[in-house]
Amino acid sequence: MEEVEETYIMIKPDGVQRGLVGEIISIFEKKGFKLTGLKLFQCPKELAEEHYKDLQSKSFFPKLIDYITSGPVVCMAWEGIGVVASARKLIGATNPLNAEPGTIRGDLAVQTGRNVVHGSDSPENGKREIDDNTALRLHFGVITPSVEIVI
Ligand code: FUP
Repeated sequence: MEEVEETYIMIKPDGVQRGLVGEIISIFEKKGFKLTGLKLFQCPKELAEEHYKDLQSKSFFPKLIDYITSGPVVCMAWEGIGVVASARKLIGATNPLNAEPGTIRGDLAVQTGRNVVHGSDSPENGKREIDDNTALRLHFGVITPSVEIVI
């Protein structure tokens, strides 16, 4: 049986610059997942390198880090049953030319190096990526409903 999980979704600088933030959030909301953390963030080089540490040895690594740090990203935590694999289906294949129509990358992107959005590839990495991103989740005080006069 599928379990309730959390995944880290990041709208990359091209997605933010192209004005796709609302559309991408809407896809996950309409699917039925729950947004549990959100921030607009300029990713420092060190955190980008940590986030993509599994790809450190790849020839495209320096360009990937330049891309991710080239402008603000939108960092999000999403919760739901089977959300990790489902989000990756909604996002589509890494190379947007191979991504199915109807997926985010399939509909909105052309190049692997500008593929608009990131989604964790496992529940473990989802947890790690959310935890690495300090203050992704803000802790609000409880707003009491209007059962008493507060002002
Ligand atoms: P994905 O999980 O679909 O984001 O894909 P990967 O973790 O394999 O790759 C992470 C990022 O590295 C991609 F989003 C873009 C970049 N990348 C390249 O630039 N070239 C490649 O050949 C593969 C990945």
